[in-house]
Amino acid sequence: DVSMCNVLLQELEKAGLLNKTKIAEGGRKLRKNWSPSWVVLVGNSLVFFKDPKSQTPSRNSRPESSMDLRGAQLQWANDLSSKKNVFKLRTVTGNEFLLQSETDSLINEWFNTIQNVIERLDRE
Ligand code: I3S
Repeated sequence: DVSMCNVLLQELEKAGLLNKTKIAEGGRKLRKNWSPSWVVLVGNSLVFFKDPKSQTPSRNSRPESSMDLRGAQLQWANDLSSKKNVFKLRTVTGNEFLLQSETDSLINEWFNTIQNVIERLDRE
């Protein structure tokens, strides 16, 4: 529907492919499982989709998961992985994700954009 599309277009801040692994759920540590994820920053949330390349073409494009950025903590976390360019996001509910890209400029853009959203939400 057109109005929903307009809302999404207005609030869509960024989208792209990053490597992702969840490392904690509600404060409980999880085993790493890196995989490419299509990451969309819309409104106050990061929404994760399966890598479109690893999927059979389908009109069903429900997100795999999402996280609310309100109150979230963002920090570089190169100590948590042998990969380069890794940052960690922690939600208020204790879910933790690592996001990574081989491309320095790309990961820096994501870090700065997410940080701006978190700071904006902190001021509200
Ligand atoms: O922090 P870890 O345990 O060294 O993370 C590595 C493991 O998750 C590994 O899988 P196994 O649990 O099957 O060994 C992954 O393949 C690696 O990618 C993880 O380390 P990096 O350094 O890539 O985040």
